Formats: sequence, C-alpha cells, structure tokens
Amino acid sequence: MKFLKMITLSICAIALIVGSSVSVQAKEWRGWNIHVAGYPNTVAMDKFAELLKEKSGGKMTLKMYHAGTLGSQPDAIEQVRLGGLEIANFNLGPLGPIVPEANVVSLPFIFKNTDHMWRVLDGKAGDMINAGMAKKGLVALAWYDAGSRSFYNSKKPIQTPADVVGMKVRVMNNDLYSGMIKALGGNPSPMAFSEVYQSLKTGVVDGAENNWPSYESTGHFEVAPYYSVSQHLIIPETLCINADVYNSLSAADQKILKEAAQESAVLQRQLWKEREKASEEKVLKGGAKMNTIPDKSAFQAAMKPVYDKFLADNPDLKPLVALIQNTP
Ligand code: GTR
Repeated sequence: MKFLKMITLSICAIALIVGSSVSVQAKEWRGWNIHVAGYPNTVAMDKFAELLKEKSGGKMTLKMYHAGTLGSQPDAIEQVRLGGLEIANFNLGPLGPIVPEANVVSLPFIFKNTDHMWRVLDGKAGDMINAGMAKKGLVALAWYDAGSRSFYNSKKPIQTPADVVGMKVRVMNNDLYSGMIKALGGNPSPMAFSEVYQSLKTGVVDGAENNWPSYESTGHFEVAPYYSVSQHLIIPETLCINADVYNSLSAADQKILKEAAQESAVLQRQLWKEREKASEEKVLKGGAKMNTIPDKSAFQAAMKPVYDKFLADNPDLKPLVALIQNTP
C-alpha cells in the first residue's frame, strides 16, 4: 500500500514537472510586419510583444520580423492561415481576395471618413468581418489605423478622373483596385509593396496610391512627387493570429492576448495621428507637391461600375455593404 502510494506520488510529481516545463517552453511565435523601424505599426507591434511577455509571465513570447523580411503581404497572409507564421499586422486590402467580408472596405469611398470607419468597425459590420476572417483561419485581435489613401505620381497633379487616363498605376493585390484604376481610364499594375520604389523610379509605373506615412517611409515621394488628396480608400488594418494557435490557448491566455493587442492598438492609433502630420510635413519639405481635389464627386461617380460588378459577383455581401453605407 505504502509502495503504491509512493508510485502514485512520483507519477504526480513527474506530471507536474512535465506539465510546467511544457508551458514554460511554449513555442516562440513569429510575427510579420511590412513596415520599417519607427513606423507606428512597428512600434506598436514591438509593444505588443513586450506586453504579451509581461502579462503572461514569459509564457507567450513573440519575435517580431519587420520590414517585410519574412515575405510579401499576400504570402504572409497564406503563411499565417496555414500556421507557418503565428501573428501579423495585415492591411484589409490584400486580405480581401481571401476573406470576402473584409473586401467591402476596399470599395472606394465606402467610408465617409476615419471616424465613420471606426463606428462601422465597432458595430455589427466589424463583427461580420471578424467572423469572415475566422472562417479563413485568422482570429482578429485588434484594429490598427491606416488613415486614407490618395494618388501620387511622377507626371502631374491629378485634379479630375481625366488626369488618370493612360496612367500606369501600382495597386495592391486585389481585383477591386484594378477595377478602380480601369474605371478611371488608367492601367493598373498589381505589385508587392517592396517593388514600388524601383518601379516608380524606372518608369515601370507612373504612380501609386497610399497614405502619408507610407508615401514618406518608402521614399516614394522622391520619385513620384505629385500627391493628390483623393482619399479614395480608407482601409483599416488588423492585428491577427492563426486560428489553431488561438484555439489551443486557455481562456485566460486568450484574454491576455486580446488585452495586449488592444493596448498596442491604442498606442498605434495615437502614433498614427502624429505620424500622419509629421510625414506630410516631411514630404512637402522634401519636394513633394500636394494638391487638393476640387470635386471628388466625379471620382465617386466613376466608381459605379466597380460597385455594380462587386455586388453582382457577391450578392451575399449586399446587406454588409448596405449596413456600412447606412451607418451614420
Ligand atoms: C500600407 C499598408 C501596408 C501595405 C502597403 C501597400 O499603407 O500599411 O500593409 O498594404 O500600404 O501599399 O502595399
């Protein structure tokens, strides 16, 4: 009897040791980020990694790989879905071709402004986008700000849709953006972010489109100095994790993860506001020429075929589009 008790105790002790060593030695996650040092998203993701470690007592650790060193965004999306990478900050633009619900934010001019976007994301539409991501193996943890995107090019200021006619414009990997440029009479060229500088410089493309911070951080303003404030896209970004990894965590660890992500998002959004202004000032000092667009409604009207095609191809998404459009 005494002997049996001893064996049972020893087994318990071994189980304890094994159990604790498993949790202490949990695999270090790898995080993908496209942006360079000092960019709001980069700082926020480093903060996220730090918070994760701190809040979990070292149980959840994340090594961040910045500046797209682990590959292009479309590739990284596949990697996180399949579990080759665990965590990433993605723009909803390149996610659209995989997650139909996330694609609605890539309809040009769908949001009235950034505040409208936050109201939408905080409501039912945000839940529907998150559910769409979950179906594709990605769990959304927080939203990051990416401001609004405008056109820039090496040739001339864009004032009306007629100025885009014949222009070669780099777009992110998403048919909606190709459709957008075609609807304006331009030639779309889908291309990885990392290739755009050289393509602008050598004239492979005449222009591209992005927010102030990316226009600045990439140096695109040096080779495409005409920035025309069209604000045709306001696309949020997501901080997300592979669904299997997320589902393998205890409820307590999932809570820690979400808290750390939310805290990093608060920081990212604050840094974003500052960086938008600083980048605008920096590029204008560096020689970029900014123009406002007197009548944006001409650009909006030109997008009718883009909406018509999208809704015809995705009848299931009509209610989500309407929900966004009807959100005050
Ligand atoms: C940036 C965005 C990146 C990437 C890039 C691009 O604004 O933060 O994730 O999508 O634009 O144009 O490819």
